[in-house]
Amino acid sequence: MSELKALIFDVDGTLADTEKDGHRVAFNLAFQQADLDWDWSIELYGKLLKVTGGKERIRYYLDEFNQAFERPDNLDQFIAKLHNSKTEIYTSLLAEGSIPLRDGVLRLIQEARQAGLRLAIATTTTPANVSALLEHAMDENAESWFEVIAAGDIVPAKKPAADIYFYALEKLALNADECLAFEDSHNGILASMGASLTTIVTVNEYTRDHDFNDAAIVLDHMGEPDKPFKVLKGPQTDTSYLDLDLLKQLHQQAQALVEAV
Ligand code: XBP
Ligand code: MG
Repeated sequence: MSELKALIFDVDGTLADTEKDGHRVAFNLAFQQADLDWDWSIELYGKLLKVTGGKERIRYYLDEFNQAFERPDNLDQFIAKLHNSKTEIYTSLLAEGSIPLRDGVLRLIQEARQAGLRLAIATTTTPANVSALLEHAMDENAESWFEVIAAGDIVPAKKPAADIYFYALEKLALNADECLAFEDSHNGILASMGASLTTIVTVNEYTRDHDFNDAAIVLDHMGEPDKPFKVLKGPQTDTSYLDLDLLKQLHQQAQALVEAV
């Protein structure tokens, strides 16, 4: 049986609830700055999240929800520029400290570091967004805690493709059965499971009803000693927050299942 050596975290929705009050707000401000009358409501944004990647999401919006928009000759360039200004706005929002980490995230990461587990990130979002979130919501030096930060356009195919996880595993020089992945969405778990990673899911408002059949466990959040998590699917446990003991247990259970097949 392989030993657990590394944890690989998704960012948006998993480390912090960034979509509704972060990315969505930044997209809308970027549209205003560009004199576009587009407005992504909370509800519409939920539909747009079907597509990962901000540039890809803008294109999807035009294709499916705003066909009347007269497209400029160079649509790729237009979208890239709009997305650049969205990234600037989003990273400024993070610098203001407006988005905190989700419950249990910092505690678990600190426990993992103390135990010598290696840490990595596998996300669709732009690298600058990851740096800003880690610095402003986690710790001034948090970027250095992660050995690999796999983000954005570093791979051509974004989640649900498994490419970003394959990339992170290659950089860590580890096999999938030596790691655990943390995700919050259906697209996310398709990507992590596509790379054969045992995956722990913490849902959020947008992803509560997603299909997480393949998850090792589905929780409402990672939990704190004084704020217990709810197990939404998977093994019931005596613990009320996600700690290293529970991670190791889930890791072993997943391997035992594979070996039994
Ligand atoms: C979430 C995404 C990203 C963000 C927006 O990624 O799909 O596109 O919504 O960020 P994950 P960008 O859950 O994998 O962290 O605009 O920089 O793409
Ligand atoms: Mg996510």
